[in-house]
Amino acid sequence: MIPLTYGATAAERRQDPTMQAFRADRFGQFVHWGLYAIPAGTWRGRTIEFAAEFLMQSAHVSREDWAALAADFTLDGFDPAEWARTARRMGARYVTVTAKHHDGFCLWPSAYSDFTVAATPSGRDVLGEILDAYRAEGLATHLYYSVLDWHHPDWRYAIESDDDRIAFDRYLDFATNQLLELAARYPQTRGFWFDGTWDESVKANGRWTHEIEQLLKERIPGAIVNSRLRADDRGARHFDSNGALMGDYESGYERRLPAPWDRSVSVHDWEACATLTQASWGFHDSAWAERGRKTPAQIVEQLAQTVSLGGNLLLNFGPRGDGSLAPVETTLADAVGAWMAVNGAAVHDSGPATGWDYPGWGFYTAPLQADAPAAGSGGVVHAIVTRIPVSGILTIALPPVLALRAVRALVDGAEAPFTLLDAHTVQLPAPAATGMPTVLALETVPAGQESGPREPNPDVALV
Ligand code: FHN
Repeated sequence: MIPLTYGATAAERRQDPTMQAFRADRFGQFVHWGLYAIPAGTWRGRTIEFAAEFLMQSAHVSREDWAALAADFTLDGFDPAEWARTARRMGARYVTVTAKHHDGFCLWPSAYSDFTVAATPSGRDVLGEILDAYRAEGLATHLYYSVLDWHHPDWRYAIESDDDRIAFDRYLDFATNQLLELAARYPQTRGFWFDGTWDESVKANGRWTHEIEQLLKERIPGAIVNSRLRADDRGARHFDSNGALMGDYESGYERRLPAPWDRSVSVHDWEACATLTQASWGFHDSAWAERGRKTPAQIVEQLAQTVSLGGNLLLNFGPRGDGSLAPVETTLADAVGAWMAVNGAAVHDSGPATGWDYPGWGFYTAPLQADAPAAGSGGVVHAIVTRIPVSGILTIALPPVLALRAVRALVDGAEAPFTLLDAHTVQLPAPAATGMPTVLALETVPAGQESGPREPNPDVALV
């Protein structure tokens, strides 16, 4: 073991009520909103095919020109209650909002910066209004905070001189002040989502990453912090130099997921984040962004894969410059929500179905309770069918401790007949294609306790 002062702080995953609630939520909404939503990927007539929130950098915009966007942050279409209703209808149980992104613009009137909503025409506490609106809809709230800051004169990418060190120490004091300010202003915040922590300057300050995590947890007991904040004494990120997870959950899966059969990730809590458009988090008004726009079926498939591996999915929305949601995003949210209204039991309060092997045609999830069927006690496992086999036959391999009593489709509760191939393998007709995944509830009992004939059907041969 390498001796570390700023490595992982806990050997086990957290089991307190706040963490259990976060784990059970499984589906969250990410909101990237800031000044970048106004130019929306185009600067002085030139569209840059890169993330909209990077436009200040990618179009080489000066700090002064970028700051001038604040005058156009007029909130003409801003309706946070509508954002929150959309998220709730979609089935999201929490939201993570960009309090400050890389450009340094703050959605709250921070006492430590002059580049905030206070300098916009309305002067309103936009962040506070957003958080209140989501809580009113019953969603938990998390704050995104970029440590990387293109606006602040003391930000450094690397520490190459004493002057850099002195400046960056000042910067870290500024960040500490802002974060404690956020905790004081919005004490109902459930979690902090750190970003912009990959530069050498932050990696050389593992002590700060450790201390700010502890400070925030002192101010908001139970607060949940992502692994992306953390560096250890040697600059290792997410996982310390001994391989232990830092922070409360792993947040390295961005626009990608673990392989569907890779159960190793479920040894700790994790959350993946995903864009709706092609690689832009902020609103990007272009054909480029639209080319990669995901469909509701793709989102649901990602959600199913994530839950089956014990993770949460944080799905990003990028409101427009006037604060309104793009209709294409509300339409998608409603399509996902329609699916969740019927099939949400396979997502919320669910996790991996221990003992059930990856089936190839979709994913298994099981209730998070300690007496899940893997323990051999029987119960319901959900089969989320995302790829209907061309054979038209669904093969289900049961863990040897279990037998299948019934199969029902969540959409209508109809029972599906199945055939026993051998003691633990059943087949049934694959569900009809609907364009969205079908969820089947597999009702299991301990092997040997099922009613009816248990003998394999002699007319059906396993191939
Ligand atoms: O650079 C950011 C990006 O704009 C966005 O905020 C994502 C969300 O996970 N994080 C960074 C890239 O890793």
